[in-house]
Amino acid sequence: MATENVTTNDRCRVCGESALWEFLDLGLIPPANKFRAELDDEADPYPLVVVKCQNCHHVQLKHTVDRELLFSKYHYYSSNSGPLQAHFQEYAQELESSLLEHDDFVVEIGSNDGVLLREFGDSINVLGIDPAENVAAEASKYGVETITKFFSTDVANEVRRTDGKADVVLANNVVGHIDNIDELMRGISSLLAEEGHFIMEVRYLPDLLNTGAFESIYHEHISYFSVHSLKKLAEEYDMELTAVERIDIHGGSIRAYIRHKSSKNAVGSGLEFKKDYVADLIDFEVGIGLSETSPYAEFADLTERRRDRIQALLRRLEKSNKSVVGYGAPAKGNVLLNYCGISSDQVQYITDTTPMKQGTYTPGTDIPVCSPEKFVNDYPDYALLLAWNYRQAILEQEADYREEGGRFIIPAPYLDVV
Ligand code: JHZ
Ligand code: ZN
Repeated sequence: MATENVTTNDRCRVCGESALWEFLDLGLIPPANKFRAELDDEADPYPLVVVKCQNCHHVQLKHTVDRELLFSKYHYYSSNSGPLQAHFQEYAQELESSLLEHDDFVVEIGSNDGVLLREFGDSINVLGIDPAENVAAEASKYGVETITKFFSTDVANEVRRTDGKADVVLANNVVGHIDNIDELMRGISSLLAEEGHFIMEVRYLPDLLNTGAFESIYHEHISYFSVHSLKKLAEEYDMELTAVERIDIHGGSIRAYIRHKSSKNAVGSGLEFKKDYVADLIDFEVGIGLSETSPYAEFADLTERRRDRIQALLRRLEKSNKSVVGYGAPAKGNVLLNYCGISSDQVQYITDTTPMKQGTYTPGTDIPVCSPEKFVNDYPDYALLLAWNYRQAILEQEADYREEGGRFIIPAPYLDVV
């Protein structure tokens, strides 16, 4: 293990408690988005251990890998997944019809290739913030101005000075990526207008636990949120979690609406009906014992069972000389491949729609990533659906493959062959 790019966290990132319960150790795994141009490029592994704070119950990684190493050159472009792009198109329309007003200023933290901001009409002023220059360059092609820095209180103050306070601050699949939660929340609090909304999407901890989706755990994902933990976090910064809704994206997420406590209309017009979900989901979380130990112990068991089943199936197919390729090369796919110890003898190549991933090798498992044409030109016996969160769309898109006898191995939430 390389030691220079990783630190061990002895205290909870939210409350500072030192009693942290380790409930899952996935071993040494390379950063999940570090696809390599050459096989002999380095893919140093780092520990992947998940802990729960015994005081505030916040679930988080024990270690922090240097953020420059993880995000400066980033292989993930949100727009390369059709269903995700559709999700953000719908989201932009929903925001325009429910909350946004003419001339509003919207800032997105972790704006990636502008997948969401590019969807807003001309009457909305948008600004992205994202540290990955290669990805932000793509956003600018769509006219989405992007500050290529990690979000911080300094960046928040710089934006406020130049463009004023934001009516809406958005953060999708990024709050869990940030080690210094205090810096993030202070920055948002100073950037957000008095009557503004901070709206975030994040993977929902109970969905992750219930499905045994261990592959969603990787070095980029430092924190794993519940409604309970988001509510507490908001309160610490004089803000309030006013509404929340469960959404299907990424295998089960939530969209959470947060405002300054001092806002005149606490919830915000158009959101009243979602406000009850905060109380309902907190009850649900109490019901499944989220602040106790059993859901985490069960998750650790389920993780091992899923690994054993996936390994057994792939070994069987290898013995019977079946061709197996990976479909989609998501970050979570690399955790699955590494943790299950899958080699290129078992999965010959992986197809992915992202040009930057094509022609590279997967970190830790050395499997070549190819363009989808290779798949279409020579159908394999089996396709391991690593991008299982888009199951429905991909099965529809690959109807011909299935009609010709090709089968998909769906590794999650339950191992299935269709
Ligand atoms: P996808 C990313 O995780 C990274 P990943 C990040 N850290 C995060 O937090 C989560 O999202 C939420 C390809 N594909 O979206 C495109 C096909 O090849 O599941 C992508 O490379 N064919 C920000 O990486 C990958 O699969 C297809 O038909 O786990 C999907 O990656 C489709 C639909 C996708 O996220
Ligand atoms: Zn804590």
